[in-house]
Parts: sequence; C-alpha cells; structure tokens
Amino acid sequence: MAGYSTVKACNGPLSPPSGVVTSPNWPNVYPLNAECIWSDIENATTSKNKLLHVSFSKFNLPNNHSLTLTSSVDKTPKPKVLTLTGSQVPDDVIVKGVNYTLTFSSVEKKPVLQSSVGEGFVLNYKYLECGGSITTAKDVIMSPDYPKPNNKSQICAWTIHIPDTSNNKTANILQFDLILDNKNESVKSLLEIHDGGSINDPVMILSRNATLNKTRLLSRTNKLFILYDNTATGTLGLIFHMNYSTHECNIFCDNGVCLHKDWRCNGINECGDNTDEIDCKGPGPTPAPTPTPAPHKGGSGVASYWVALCLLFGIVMGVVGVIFLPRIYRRLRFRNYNTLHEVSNPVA
Ligand SMILES: [Ca+2]
Repeated sequence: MAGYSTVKACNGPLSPPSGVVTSPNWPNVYPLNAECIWSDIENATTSKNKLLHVSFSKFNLPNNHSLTLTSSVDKTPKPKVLTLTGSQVPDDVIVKGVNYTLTFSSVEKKPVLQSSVGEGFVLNYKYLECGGSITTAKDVIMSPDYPKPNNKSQICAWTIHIPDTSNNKTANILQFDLILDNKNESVKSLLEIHDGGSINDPVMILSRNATLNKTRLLSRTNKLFILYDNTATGTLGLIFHMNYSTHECNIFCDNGVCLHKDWRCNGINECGDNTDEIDCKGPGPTPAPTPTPAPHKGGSGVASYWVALCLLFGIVMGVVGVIFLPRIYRRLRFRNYNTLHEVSNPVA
C-alpha cells in the first residue's frame, strides 16, 4: 500500500524571526511513514531562553499521527514536550525555552488494518521578545518597560487561559479593563486583543494609537490572545496595562459560548450560531413598534370604511325614499282604490 513511501527533504530550520511549516506535500495529502524534523538553528548551549509563538491555520491528523514541539529550558536537562493530534485546530502555543524542535510523524506506531491520512497542517511560528502563557484567574498584563514608554522594536504576545469551573452549569470567562497610559496620538504600536485562544480568533479590540480605553469587557470563552507589535520604526511604543479577573457565566449559546445579556435580540449574531437571535418576541428590537400600530391603523381604517359605506347607503336610501316611495305609495293606493272602486261599483 501507500505506506511504503518515504519522504525526503521534509526537514528544515525554524529560522527567526518567523516562518510557516506545513505537513509534507501540502496542500496534497502527506505520505504515510514520514518523519520530518524542523529545528531551531541556534546552538542550545550558547543561546538564551526565547519565546516562540506557534499558531495553526489548518490542523487535521488522525490519532496515530502527530506533531510534537519540544524545547529545553536553561539548566533543565529534560525537554518540555507538547504533542498535538486530532481534527480540532489547537489553540496557539507560546513557549519559552531554547533548542526548539518540531517533529511530524505519520509512522504507524502499531500495525493497523487500514491506514488513513488526515488533511495535514499549516503552522505559523514567530519568535517573540516578550509575552507568555498565563493561566492564573486574575492578573495584569503590561507593555514592555511599563510604566515607561517602550522604544524598542519588539513583538510580544500573551495567551490567557483561565481554569474551568468545577461544575457543569457555569463557565468561567474573562472580565477585563484595557487602559492606554500614554495619550500621545503619534504612537504607532499595534495592540490587538483576540476573543479566544488564537491569533486567528475574532479581533475584539484593535488599537494603533493611544486614544482608546475599554473597561468592563467580557470575553466569550475562558481564553484571550493579546498581541503587541512595536516594530514600526522611529516611534515610541504604546504604554498599556490590562487588568483581568474571572467572571462566572451561567447562560450559554447552543455552541457553548457564554451568552452575554446584552447580546439577546439586538439583530447581531454574536453567539456565532445565532442562538442569541432566536425566540425574540415581546419588547424586541426597534423595528417591532412600527408594525404594531399598523394593524391598529388598519383596524380603524376598516371601521371608517364601514361608516362611510353606511352613510352612502343611507344617502342612497334617502334619495330612493324621496323619489320613489311617493310614487310607489301612490301606485299602490291607486290600485287599492281601483279595487275598491271595482268592488264598490256593483254595490253602487
Ligand atoms: Ca445578538
């Protein structure tokens, strides 16, 4: 079967500052029995810890195939290992370490009756100057050198992933305030907050200058992704701090996203599956009052129509009465007299 093919030249470097790694033969299916390694070209003994951001735009591997990211941390001989598999696109990963290695394997570990391959993967990686992966329930994220302005060309990224609740009826989401501390509008840093665990999730806030403060915001899930990019040349960076805490959610869209109260029946599909816009009766959105008086007006229109019809009928009947009734009366009367006359004649 196809399982005997081998893949050469699928190894490569993880060169800074950024790059794309795909499964071999992408966008076509990858071969079975392939093993590919991409590694950080720096010498692990001389390089310092650095941050690596990994995100996926495609990911689909059957459970017996996998992608593994390993990294070492200074003074720790055992490398950190993260193994990814399955059909769900993983959240972004931000790791701090040295000597990064990515390994893709479609080698069957156990004999299987019929081997199958998945769609493969498309991975984007970027080395960062600052940031991290945060899992605490409450914290503050700050711009580099806070509260001083940042004048270095830096890219930072953070993932926040707060713990789940212990019960199934509620979920934890993030409540946060974003405060921009320098009011200089010439600042050109880019600050993005994505509503989810990946840079590919929807942008919740995007700021390119220091004119935007946002408070009491709620995320859809228990994850946020924050990107700070100060690589625009010749400008001081944005100074910001972002406080977040854990907020409990107990109403959900059908897809499991927390349904915020102000999402109901506002004409916008915020849930993603439109759950917030179904069963919208009652007070409803602004268009609702307009049709309500319309049938009422229609009703009075029908009433006035009947009044007019009755009046017209009355007038017609009046005319008919005035013109024809005397004639009919006279004719009837005459006939009666005739009859009487006829009857009375013999008597007379
Ligand atoms: Ca809505």
